Amino acid sequence: MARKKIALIGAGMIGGTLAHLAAMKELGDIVLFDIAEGTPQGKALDIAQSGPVEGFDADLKGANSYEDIAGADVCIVTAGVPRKPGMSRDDLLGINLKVMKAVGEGIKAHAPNAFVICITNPLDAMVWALREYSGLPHNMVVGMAGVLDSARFRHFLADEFKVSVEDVTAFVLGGHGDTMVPVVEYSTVAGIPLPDLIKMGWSTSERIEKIVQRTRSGGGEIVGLLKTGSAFYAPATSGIAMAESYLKDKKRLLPCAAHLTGQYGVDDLYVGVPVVIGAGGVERVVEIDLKDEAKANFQTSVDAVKELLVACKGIDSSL
Ligand code: TXD
Repeated sequence: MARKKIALIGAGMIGGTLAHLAAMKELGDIVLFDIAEGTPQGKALDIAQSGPVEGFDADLKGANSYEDIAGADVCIVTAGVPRKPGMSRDDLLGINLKVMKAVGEGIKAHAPNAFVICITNPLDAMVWALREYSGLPHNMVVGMAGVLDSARFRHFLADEFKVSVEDVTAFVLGGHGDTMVPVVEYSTVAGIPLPDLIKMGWSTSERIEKIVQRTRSGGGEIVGLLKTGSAFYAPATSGIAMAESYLKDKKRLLPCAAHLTGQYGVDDLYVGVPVVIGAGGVERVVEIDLKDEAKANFQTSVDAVKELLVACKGIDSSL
């Protein structure tokens, strides 16, 4: 059986890490696409040269033309510009909407059957715009944010409880940003819900609330430390987990920005919810019973995403 083909659209910090992870896991042949000339070609060649040492077989190619993504099974989109100091939200929206339009048209023309994972920020708006511009089925376009936010929450919880990260599960729903919703009742250590662990004296509500807040500002904490750029190892690892679930039909239940058609009382919007990802793309949207505070926070998230989309439609009336 021929190898799968993975197109990475954006060969920056996350794109390069995506390529390295996909090659190490032998998920398929890889095309690194970017408008910057040289960067995709240089990173592809460098990762290819690590193959003999690591022992992975994967063809890696750098590209500046959308023809080279032809027939991709998966496209992971990180193309765009990160928000710079002094740049307004609408400035960022304006620039990255234009990028999503070019990327969407490129995918529509050359990889219309791909499963598309959007990572570009502001994520909840960019994944919706990318779907609109590409015209792909809604279940084949999804946004990566919840897997990263949940991973941050899980890391802090494992550290708090001094247990293996393998046994910590967590749900972070809603938008990618201050309005994200870590769902404490559905987060567990080996199936023991957090509220029970607090009763068992493993931690306190105050300490868990501090971890929730640190998760919410997880991206900003790393930006503050790095000074230039934003997180890229955990975002890339999260995107690869979603791609792997599609490519191997693993049917993982993951928190992703998915298109809702009435679930959670939301229609025609992309929001972070639990979904099952398999060979059919987003195969199921899972509706969990949100308790009062989580329900209110989720609605705040939905309202924030709606406001972003109004701004997008104001910038590009074709949306
Ligand atoms: O959880 C999440 N979704 C977030 C997403 C987590 C971390 C980072 N988040 C966002 O991902 C970040 O704010 C950016 O919007 C993207 C990519 O982050 P990265 O750190 O990889 O940004 P880089 O290193 O600036 O890479 C962006 C690349 C760069 O090489 C540009 O030349 C390229 O995008 N670029 C384009 N490629 C193709 N087509 C167009 N038009 C284009 N414009 C820029």
